[in-house]
Amino acid sequence: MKDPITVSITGAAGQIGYALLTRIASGSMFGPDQPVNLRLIEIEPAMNALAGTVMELDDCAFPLLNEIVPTCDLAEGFTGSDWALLVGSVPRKAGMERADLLGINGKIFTGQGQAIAANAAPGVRTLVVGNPCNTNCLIAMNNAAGIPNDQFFAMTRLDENRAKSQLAAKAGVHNSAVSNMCIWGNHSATQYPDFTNAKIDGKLVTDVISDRAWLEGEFISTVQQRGAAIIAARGQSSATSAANGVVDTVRSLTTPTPEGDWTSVAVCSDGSYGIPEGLIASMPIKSDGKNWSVVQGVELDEFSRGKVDASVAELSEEREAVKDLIPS
Ligand code: NAX
Repeated sequence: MKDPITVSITGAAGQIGYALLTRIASGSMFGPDQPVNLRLIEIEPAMNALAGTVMELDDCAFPLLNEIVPTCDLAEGFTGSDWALLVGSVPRKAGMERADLLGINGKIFTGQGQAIAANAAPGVRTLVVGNPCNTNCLIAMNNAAGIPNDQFFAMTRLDENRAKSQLAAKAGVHNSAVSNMCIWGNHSATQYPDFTNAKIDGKLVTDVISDRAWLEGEFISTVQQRGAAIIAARGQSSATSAANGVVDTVRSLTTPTPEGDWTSVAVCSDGSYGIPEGLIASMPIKSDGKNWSVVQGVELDEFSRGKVDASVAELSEEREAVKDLIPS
């Protein structure tokens, strides 16, 4: 048996946590021969609910689940962590401005960044899901002294999967036929699902779907607004698809990307594609199973460039709004 991987999950008693923990413990994330330790982090008022989740995990008797540590102590929660999945955050409430949300959640991510740096394994990789995830990731990364920036990610994989599913439905093909789908920029309503470089069965989407007005209009807005549509229908925000996005992100970063394809994840920009250095922006990424890199040379036509620039401008504004939380 391999040595267990230690995974820390914040917001573990929340609805994404509920859908995510069984996927990790059953082997979906790291494979069928990889044992896992789960460190489940919650705030004090949610510890009772977390105890219920732990009972259910016990009752699954997962062969790969080695140890469960439920805690509201960040140091304990991130001890020895190989992966830190930062899911917990405070939801936006009526009357709350975006800047208020950035400020409230920002403070959570300074403490978590520091605790990761002080307690996790040196190679720890951190994936931020809690919104606003790009800027929360920026804050955690800048407060995790000593942990390299390329070990921080924010999730846009759910958006990628949503975009693939919409394109497949429009073209009347299975979603596995869709490749090279990149979400650019921020995980927000400004995100750009790039249909101009996406492919269906190896052909450009624009050669398969001739309805350009649909691609530029309804397709983009459906992907951007999908979260709101799910809240309207379900009365609660996406959970199982979000948990699936987390599993897919980690698998895509830890297994080789198929030749010629790429995946979407927000990473610390090195200036590629004119995206200001240091912003956590979604772009096309490939992995060799251990290390990742930005796929270079993806053409952005005028339409795409405008969309990418608008989303990146929003990220710059968010960085400005939280600059007090970023040590210089
Ligand atoms: P829930 O409200 O169901 O759960 C959040 C959990 O986080 C709660 O149990 C809460 O007690 C806990 N929490 C709050 N502050 C914490 C802290 N400081 N430390 C540890 N735990 C803390 O939300 P859920 O539906 O699970 O969503 C979690 C986050 O994911 C939200 O911010 C949501 O906006 C975000 N999402 C991000 C997505 C993405 O693609 N990046 C998509 C889905 C989702 O909307």
